Amino acid sequence: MAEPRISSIDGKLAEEFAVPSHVEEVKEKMAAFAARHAKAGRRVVLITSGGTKVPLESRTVRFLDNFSSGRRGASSAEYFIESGYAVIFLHRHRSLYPYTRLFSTINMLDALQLRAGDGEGAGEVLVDQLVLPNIARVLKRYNEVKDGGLLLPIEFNTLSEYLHLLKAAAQALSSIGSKAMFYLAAAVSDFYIPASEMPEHKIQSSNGPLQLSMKMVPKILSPLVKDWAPQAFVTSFKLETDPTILLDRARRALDTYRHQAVVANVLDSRRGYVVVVTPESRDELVVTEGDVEKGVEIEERIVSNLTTAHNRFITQQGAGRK
Ligand code: PAZ
Repeated sequence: MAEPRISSIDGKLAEEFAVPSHVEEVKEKMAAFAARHAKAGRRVVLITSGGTKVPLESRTVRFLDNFSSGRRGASSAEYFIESGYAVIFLHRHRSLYPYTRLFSTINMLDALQLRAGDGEGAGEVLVDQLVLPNIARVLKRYNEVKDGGLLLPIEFNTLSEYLHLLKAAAQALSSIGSKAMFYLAAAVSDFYIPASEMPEHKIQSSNGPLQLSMKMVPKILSPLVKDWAPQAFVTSFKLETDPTILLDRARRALDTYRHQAVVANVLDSRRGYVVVVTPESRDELVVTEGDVEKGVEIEERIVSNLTTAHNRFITQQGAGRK
């Protein structure tokens, strides 16, 4: 049997990014999840969501963060489930989470009322439906999804955890081939300090102004597409603050990594406008203020666009094998 290819990125990952102790256990869980759902005729999407954290000290007091609330990933997870997918949700600890995200701006204690009990008891707690509108509907759907085992949440905090867990996910999903989709919405740092160059203790301000030298994070999309999950449908995201360079960067990413789609967005307009770029097409997706008032979210349109493209991809892969 041919030996699996070891890319230079594999070597770098092992040497310079601390391997999380639970990575093998998580990989087995993801592989079992994917196999179970594929057997039941379901597709599986791996969503990454939230920003990575890059420590500046090994006993970390300070770190470099990437901006992302996790809303895109969390809401997309719900729409993928409604489209018949099972979801592995690789997300930053405490970033927005499917279903609970709908109540993230509410103070839980303001939503509860205490009905005094008799005697010593603490009494009964009631939910104020005016403060938590739709809670019964959302809770019902959340429980159905949980009981159906349709959502597998996996957490990361640091860039190292993210990279190793994403690699494990890609390898775990490779067994279901083109039924797997990657939806890489997390905001991932481009820079890091290798473990060997990181100070152990808190950097002291008494040593004067801080000068940092950071290395470039290896481009993990390359081995993911080529080596780890070569048959999967892969969507990356491109975030810019300058709209004039957005499409060029998105096309460049497609040319470089040869994956299936890039969702391009600008920081300030990301809730109302994105462009889905593929080698053959360019779809502008828009959500107007009127749509928002009706409760329409742009993630519903992104997911609809990509699930249609995934259908086509699976059909083409099947035809290619005949
Ligand atoms: O998480 P969020 O809803 O606040 O933002 C989503 C996003 C802008 C992080 C995502 O759409 C995205 O573009 N992710 C890739 C970021 C990047 O290019 O690094």
